[in-house]
Amino acid sequence: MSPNSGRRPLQFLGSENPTPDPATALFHVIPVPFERSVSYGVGAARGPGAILEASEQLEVFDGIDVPLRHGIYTWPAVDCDGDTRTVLDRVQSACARTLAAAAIPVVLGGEHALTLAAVEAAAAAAELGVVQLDAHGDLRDHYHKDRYSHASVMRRCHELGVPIHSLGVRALAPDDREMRRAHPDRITFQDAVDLVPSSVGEVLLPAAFPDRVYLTIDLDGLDPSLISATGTPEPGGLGWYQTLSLIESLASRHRIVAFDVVELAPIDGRHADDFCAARLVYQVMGIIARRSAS
Ligand SMILES: [Mn+2]
Repeated sequence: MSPNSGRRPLQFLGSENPTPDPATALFHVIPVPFERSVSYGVGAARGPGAILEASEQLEVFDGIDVPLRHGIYTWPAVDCDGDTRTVLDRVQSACARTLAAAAIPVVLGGEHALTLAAVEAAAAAAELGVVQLDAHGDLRDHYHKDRYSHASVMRRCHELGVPIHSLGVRALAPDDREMRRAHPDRITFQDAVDLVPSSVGEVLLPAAFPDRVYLTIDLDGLDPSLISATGTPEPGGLGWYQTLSLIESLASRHRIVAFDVVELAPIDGRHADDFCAARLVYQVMGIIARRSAS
């Protein structure tokens, strides 16, 4: 059930965007308050609502332009009742509908497991690569016997046949290391230790990496000084400007066809985290909108 059932669904930047038109909007926000397998902190089901509420406080000018003028439409939250695969199927059809309308799905989580469904939708249309910003590899075969766990989501994406490039990882399970060693062409990475101390802002993808990219942003990839309201915060993450530089660099050479921002588990009273997540969503929209216009 939607966190705001009974009321008009919240719109991203609704204060400035009272009557968005899904037919003309470049961005379709799809809230997915899904929480099933989170292992440590809880509350990811409240993430999408917190991001939408915080988005009311955004300035429409992102520093360069006004991404809002490309249109942002927010769908009612995906129903997250039922077993995991049922929920994933709903997410997949919501993303497929958006892609079929030549719009860009912006999926708000919720836990990272939902990314599989959005990647399935994006990979169905044409060749796709996944760029993952995350503290963790998420390459385990299963976690607590759950193959749809947030800790297995990149493994499931790999099994779809899409190459994965991860950014900012700094906590690896033995499964993660083994998968990297076994598939050096399909699972590439620039870990936090390679990026953060030397302030690298450039994404280095293999030459054969597909032009169409799905970008998944697990907020624990950012440093906890920016966002600590995640299930499993890890020290030593990406800074704000570095994160934006990396995404800018990615968008300069590849086409981001969809993205998600997942794993916000809001902490009452810590509105800075919610706002940071909303701001990141809007900045990524701006980066994509400038590229699609050029
Ligand atoms: Mn993750």
